[in-house]
Amino acid sequence: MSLCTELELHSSENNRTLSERYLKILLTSKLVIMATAAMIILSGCGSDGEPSRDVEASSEDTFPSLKALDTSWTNTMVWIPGGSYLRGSESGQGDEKPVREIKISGFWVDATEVTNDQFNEFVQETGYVTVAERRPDSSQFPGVDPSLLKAGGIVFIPPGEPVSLRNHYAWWTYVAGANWRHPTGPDSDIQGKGNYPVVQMAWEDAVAYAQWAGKRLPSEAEWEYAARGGVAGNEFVWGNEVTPNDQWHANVWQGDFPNQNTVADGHYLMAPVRQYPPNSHGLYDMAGNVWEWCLDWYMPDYYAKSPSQNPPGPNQSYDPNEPGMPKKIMRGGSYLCSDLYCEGYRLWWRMKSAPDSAMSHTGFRCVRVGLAPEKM
Ligand SMILES: [Ca+2]
Ligand SMILES: [Cu+2]
Repeated sequence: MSLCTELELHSSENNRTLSERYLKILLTSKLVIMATAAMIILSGCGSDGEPSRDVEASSEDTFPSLKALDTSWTNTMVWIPGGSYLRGSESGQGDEKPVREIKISGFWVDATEVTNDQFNEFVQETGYVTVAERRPDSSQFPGVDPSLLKAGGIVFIPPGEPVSLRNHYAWWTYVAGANWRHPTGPDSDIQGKGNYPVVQMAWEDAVAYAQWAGKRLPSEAEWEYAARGGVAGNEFVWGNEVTPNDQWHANVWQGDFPNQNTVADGHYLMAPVRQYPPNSHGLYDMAGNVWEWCLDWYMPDYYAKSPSQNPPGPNQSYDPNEPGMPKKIMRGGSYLCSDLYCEGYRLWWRMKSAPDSAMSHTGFRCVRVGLAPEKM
């Protein structure tokens, strides 16, 4: 049986997920609000009625301005030429089948996960406040003791004693004051970590950053296409062996999770970006380091039903393990993916999470639709 040590066990025997860890009342109410917000964002129209950045960008495409001719954004992005690939794996979980040929139009993608420095630039310019920094409004939670309504995020804390790997509540804790500036709680900070991936990102935060940057999140199909690097049939970004020449090519967890990490890959928890070889497109950390939000809602049967060209993701979400909780896709695995128990860093591995979950191992990267370099 394969287990995932991240959000949930990938096992039909265990349908409990991380969200049980939350204050239940708080989460249930919050989720309805978040799902509504997500739909507004997807519709491309902010609640204040102002045109979104996307609209501005498309008008620039039609009437090129000096601003549109600024190509400095290409310095941190890589052009992925359009083409097709075989999505999924016949050896994967049920929702990772059937393997199908998927056609994708060319797009630009960030070479690395969005870093603390990059996210800070966005916050400095806009004053954006992330989901994990927002204190839940007590008027939205009648009957809940206001002292329980604290802004925070979910943090990996090794339990320090042997625990069942089926009980992931043993290593995840909701910590008041945890957010992107304090990834593991109020006592932590990001001093000197400007080139680390930003974490404690809810899906909405990632979308807000992307819109500000004139980008968007990748669809799940785009993400896997980019990760595969134009190479067919591989298990991993770097090939088919986990550790070719005994070398780790991704930041994951080695040893007796969750208490003991041999750090064979050089990093106990998160690593700065660009510490391992990139894939053949020049993309770093497409496996491991932090989970990356995608645009798509999660549906277990989407691979069977999706269009074969630029699949946009389903228009609703259903997780049989947790009915009633809409979830967004995330991909790539994280520094907590154990080499013994989790396969989250395989190319085809699918993961999903509640969009308002800010966690100490969850970040993102962006894509941008635009002209190929030779046409710019
Ligand atoms: Ca590691
Ligand atoms: Cu994992």
